[in-house]
Amino acid sequence: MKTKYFQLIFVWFSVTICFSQINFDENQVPDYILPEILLTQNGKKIETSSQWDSIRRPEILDMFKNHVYGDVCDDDIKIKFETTDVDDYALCGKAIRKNVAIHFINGTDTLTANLLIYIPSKHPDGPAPLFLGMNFFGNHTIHYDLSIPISDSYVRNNPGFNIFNNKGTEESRGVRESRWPVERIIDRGYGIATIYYGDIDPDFDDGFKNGLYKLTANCASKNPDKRSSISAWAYALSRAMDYFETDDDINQSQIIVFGHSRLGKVALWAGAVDKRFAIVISNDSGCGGAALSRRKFGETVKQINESFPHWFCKAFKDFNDKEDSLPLDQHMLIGLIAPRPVYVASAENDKWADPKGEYLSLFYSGPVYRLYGLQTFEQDSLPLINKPLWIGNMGYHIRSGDHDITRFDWERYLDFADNHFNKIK
Ligand code: GTR
Repeated sequence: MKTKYFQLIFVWFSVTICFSQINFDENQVPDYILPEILLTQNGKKIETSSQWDSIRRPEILDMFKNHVYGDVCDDDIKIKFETTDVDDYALCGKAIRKNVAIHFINGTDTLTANLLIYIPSKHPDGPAPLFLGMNFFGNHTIHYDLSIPISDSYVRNNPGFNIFNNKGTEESRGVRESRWPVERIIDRGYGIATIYYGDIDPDFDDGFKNGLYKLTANCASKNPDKRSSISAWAYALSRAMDYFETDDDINQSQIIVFGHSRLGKVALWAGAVDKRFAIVISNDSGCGGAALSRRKFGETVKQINESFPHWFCKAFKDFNDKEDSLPLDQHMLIGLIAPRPVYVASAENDKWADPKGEYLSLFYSGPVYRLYGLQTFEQDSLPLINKPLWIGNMGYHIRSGDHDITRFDWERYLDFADNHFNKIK
C-alpha cells in the first residue's frame, strides 16, 4: 500500500514538473526568426513558381526527410490490392462499401492493411471526391456497421472504448463514430476512406521491429536512422492513393487527405510528399504538425521526442531544446503543399497544440502561395473563435472546445472542399 502511495506521488510529481516546464503564456514566447522560406541554401532568392518547384521545394522536402520525418526505403516491397468485400447497399442503400486489403509484400513476408471505403451510391457528377484519413483504434471503431472487419493488429488499450489486452473487440465497434460522420459526408456527395494506423506500424517504441519496417529492414539497414512511424503512416496513405487511381467510382483528382492530432501530422506530411492529394486538412495537429516549433508554446520538440521517440526520425532529437538551430520550421511544411488548398483547424482549449502557432504556419507559408498568384492571410493575429477564415487556397478556424474533431470541423471541411471542387451550385 505504502509503495503504491509513493508511486502515485512520484507520477504526480513528474507530471507537475513536466507541465511546469511547458509554456502556456503568450508573453513568454521567445523572439524567434524563422528560416526564409524563399531563400535557397546557396542564398538564391526564389522569384517564380517554377524556381520554387524545381529548386526550393525539393530542397525543403529533403530537409524534412533528413531532420524531421525520415523516409521509408521501399525498394524491397511490392504492393498488391485485393478487394475483399463490396456491398452496393451499405448504410441502408446510401453508400457502396468496399474493403480493400493492401498487401505489402517482401518475398514470403506480407503485411496487410485494410482500406475501408464508403462511396455515395449516387454520384451523378461522375466518380466521387473522397476524404482519406487514418483512424486510431481500428476501422470498426469509426461506425457501427456490422460488416466492417475487426482489426486484429495491435491496439492501444483504452478501457473507455472496451479495448483491453491490445486487441480490437466487437464491443469497441463504433466507439469513435462521433469523429466520423459517415452518413453526413455521403449526403454531401463525398466518399470517405480510412486505414487503421496500427495496421501499418504499431504506435509504440518497438525499435521498428514490427509493422512495415519489418519488411524494409534490409533496405533500411543502409540508413536505419531515417525510420519513423509518421513516415510509415504517410507512406500508407500514398498507397491508398495508388488504389484510388484504379477505382472508377472514385475521382482520383479530388482526394482530400485529412487527420486529427498525431494523424493530422501524418496528413500534412503525406500531403507534402505526395502532390496527388488535392486538398490537405490538419485538425489539431500541433507540435511536429502545423504548429511552429520555434514558438515553444505548448508541446515542444523535446517533449514530443521524449514521449514518442518513434514518431520522428532520429535526427529530430538533435533539436530538443534547440529549435532555433532547425534549418526549417513548420511554415515550410505548409509551403510544400502549395499551391494546393490547405486547411488548418485548432481548438480554443487545445493549448498543448498551440493554436496560434498552427495559424502562423499558414500565415508564414504565404510567400509560396503568392508565387502562384494566390491571395493569402493578411493578419498575423488569430481569427475570432468559431469564425472560419478562407482566402485563396488557405482555410483556418479556431473552434471553441477541446482537442477533438467535431461536426463543426467537418462542416467547414466539406464547405471548403465544395468551394474548391466547384460544387457550390
Ligand atoms: C499527444 C501528443 C500530441 C498529439 C496527441 C494525439 O499526447 O503530445 O502531439 O499528437 O497526442 O495524437 O492525440
